[in-house]
Amino acid sequence: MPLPKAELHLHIEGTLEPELAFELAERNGVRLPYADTEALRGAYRFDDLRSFLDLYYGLMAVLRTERDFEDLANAYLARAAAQGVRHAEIFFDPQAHLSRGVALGTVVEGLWRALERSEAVHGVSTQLIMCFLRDESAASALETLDAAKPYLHRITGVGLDSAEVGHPPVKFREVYEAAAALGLRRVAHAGEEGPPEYITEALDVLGAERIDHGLRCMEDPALVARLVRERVPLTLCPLSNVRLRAVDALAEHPLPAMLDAGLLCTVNSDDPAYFGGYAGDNFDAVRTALGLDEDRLRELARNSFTASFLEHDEERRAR
Ligand code: ES4
Ligand code: ZN
Repeated sequence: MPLPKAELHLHIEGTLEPELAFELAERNGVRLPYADTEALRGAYRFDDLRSFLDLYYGLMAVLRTERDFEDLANAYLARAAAQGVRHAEIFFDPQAHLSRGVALGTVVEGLWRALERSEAVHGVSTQLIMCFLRDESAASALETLDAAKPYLHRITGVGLDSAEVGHPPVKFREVYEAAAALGLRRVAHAGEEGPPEYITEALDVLGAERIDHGLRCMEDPALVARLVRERVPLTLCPLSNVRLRAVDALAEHPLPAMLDAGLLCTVNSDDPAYFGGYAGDNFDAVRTALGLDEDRLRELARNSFTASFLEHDEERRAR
């Protein structure tokens, strides 16, 4: 039996497996620039975040209807459940769909059709986190937040993703202030490719309650001390870090050093269809490559619930 765990860093668009991509392409009459699923998998050769994102946004062309988003989420939830995920806080990228003419309502209501039945069907509780694309303007993020107002009863929080370098958190100060005023929880990607200063800024300027990735905090001992002292959760994604070359090899991943430093680390899958595995696969990979013992793995699973946005009673039930 896989360890019960919560997944806190998962882009739903990053769960689009090649087989489903071709099925949806056919259903929607969308032509993909790949002969078949093998050719598509063969295109998954990334050097960095940018080269990955170009392919990732391109493949989203097949997602058009509520049913597409429902099927996408159901496929993810079934795989996650099989790997011990009991709770998932799911990112989605509204701007990546709005810019293609897919309405926010189509995305949210489509995902919701799967999410509202997830506890009964998959045994997985869920929350939705709407992410802003940091390489788009702050004005576009504000418009997106405005467009989300009819759907806020379905949305727990906001996040910040896409190409990090050159797009510091401070760019989104007003958007996060507005999100907080609406009662939304706040997270942000920081310190994946960007410098440790972006982590500090995400905390101080955006009020981020969790840092997605946060890997590069290890370059700044004072920042590590602060993250430990303030119990700021980090949602690490080891297989993603290898595929996007944030680390040279899994065996060199700083996760053990981060745990030793007392950081509240969690292990997550990021974009599992692209990076070689779901949450359980990431747990298995770090156990094998980094020699983590059972106590460490249990600590990581426990951390995932501690770092979640579940209320205490919900958390106890999910564990
Ligand atoms: C992402 Cl790995 C990663 N980093 C930043 N933004 C993203 N969106 C999807 N995957
Ligand atoms: Zn991510």
